[in-house]
Amino acid sequence: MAKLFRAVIMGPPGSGKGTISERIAQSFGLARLSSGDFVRENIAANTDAGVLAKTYIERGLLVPDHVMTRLLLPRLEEMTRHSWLMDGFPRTLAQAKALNSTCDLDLVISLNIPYETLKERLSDRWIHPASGRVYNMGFNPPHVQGRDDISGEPLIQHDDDKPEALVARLRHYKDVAKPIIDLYKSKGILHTFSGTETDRIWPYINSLLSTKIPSTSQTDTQRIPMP
Ligand code: G5P
Ligand code: MG
Repeated sequence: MAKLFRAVIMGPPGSGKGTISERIAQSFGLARLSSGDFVRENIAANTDAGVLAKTYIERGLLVPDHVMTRLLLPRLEEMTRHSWLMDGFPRTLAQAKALNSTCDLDLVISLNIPYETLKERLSDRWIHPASGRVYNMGFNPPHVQGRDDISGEPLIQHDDDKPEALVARLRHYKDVAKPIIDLYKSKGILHTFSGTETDRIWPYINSLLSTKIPSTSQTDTQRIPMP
């Protein structure tokens, strides 16, 4: 069996983690897991973790480490036969250490996007809650305004994309991410990509991953459902 590949994509809110992970999942057949999607699914299902998480997300704060690790690590431990890409976890040094005790990462992608670009993008972002599909009114608008392309259902804006929550999220990211970035740098697995446009960054990520994992057909792609 081919060696399994474990990767993480990090970056501030709106940096393109979701957009780029979808492309990676499609091009390389990795299972994509998104910590934000797990949290939102738990909120929608009204689980204990979801009810607690909502009180933090509404204020633009990170969900506490013990809640995140309890939600995500068991899911990763089950994925013994899949190569995967984790979007949005770890977010703190404590989470990175917890992940480290569960598995060895092969690669970490860090997105470095200017603050002004992030603010513009997020205020224009709309989501299809059932599928997690993300639209941007300038970059990738839906075919019909306010409607998901596939299901035709209404699009919504996240509570945490509203202005007050957004400023707090961006400010907080840098402080909290620095020790994680230093940790992965010291392990020699960190790759940082800087720029203002995803379409310009993507070819560099694509060619890096082409040297690490074989390409696969789009039909191998899978989205991991809620546990
Ligand atoms: P999330 O859901 O992980 P964030 O805050 O990390 O949320 P977000 O907002 O999902 O990050 P992203 O995935 O980095 O952003 O970016 P994206 O969605 O792909 O792109 C942003 C927008 O820009 C989209 O509309 C996209 O179409 C557009 N876009 C992309 N590229 C371009 C471009 O080149 N040009 C233009 N014009 N537009 C572009 O986490 C949510 C919350 O959950 C909690 C936290 O409270 C968090 O705030 N949480 C955690 N808490 C603790 N620990 C964890 N590990 C947690 N994980 C989640
Ligand atoms: Mg995202």
